[in-house]
Amino acid sequence: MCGKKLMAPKVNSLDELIQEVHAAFEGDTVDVDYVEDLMTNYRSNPADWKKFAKFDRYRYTRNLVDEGNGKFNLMLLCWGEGQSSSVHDHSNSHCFMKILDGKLIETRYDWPENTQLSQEVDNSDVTEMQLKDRTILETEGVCYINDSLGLHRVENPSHTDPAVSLHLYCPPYDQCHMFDERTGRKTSCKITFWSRYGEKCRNV
Ligand code: 2CO
Ligand code: FE2
Repeated sequence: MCGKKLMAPKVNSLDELIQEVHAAFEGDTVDVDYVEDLMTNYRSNPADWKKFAKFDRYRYTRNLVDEGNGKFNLMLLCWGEGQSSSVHDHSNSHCFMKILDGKLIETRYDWPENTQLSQEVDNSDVTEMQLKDRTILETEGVCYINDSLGLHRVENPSHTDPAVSLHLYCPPYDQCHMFDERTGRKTSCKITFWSRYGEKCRNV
């Protein structure tokens, strides 16, 4: 291709976005800029995604939208007023996220020096985690993170409005580590879904 960059096409609906990301992940390499552009080119239309948007009053929810032939998973995250994730990693996955409704704040952290599991850590070995960046993500905004860029926490800062975001993880994200901000200690956690393809999961 003479080093020329591939331009992402226009995307008119969530279904078209899903088709385009399937095509983008057919090969063995991931073109991060191209996937970011695809997500940017999709303009959020609630009619496309409202069947996946399911909220829980106590915590943010993950709602599976597509399993990407085993190459990625695409999910809608629904953030009630004031809901927040823990500080977490992405288990060597690429993470792309686009805000479909409302506003989120992303706070990035450096990896703690001591990344042992909490039960393996000596009590004296405790340091507060270093915050490195804080970004307000507006509706239609897209951001990208992977483990080499650090850890993050995502939250809906609004006390009056919910927020909805679309996340693509490649390879599929099925577990991660959560970090205690005050100590840097980590614990393993499983990625669970509140709904799959619009149907509530039995275990929640
Ligand atoms: N990774 C988080 C989760 O699935 C959401 S923050 O964006 O990656 O809980
Ligand atoms: Fe994340």
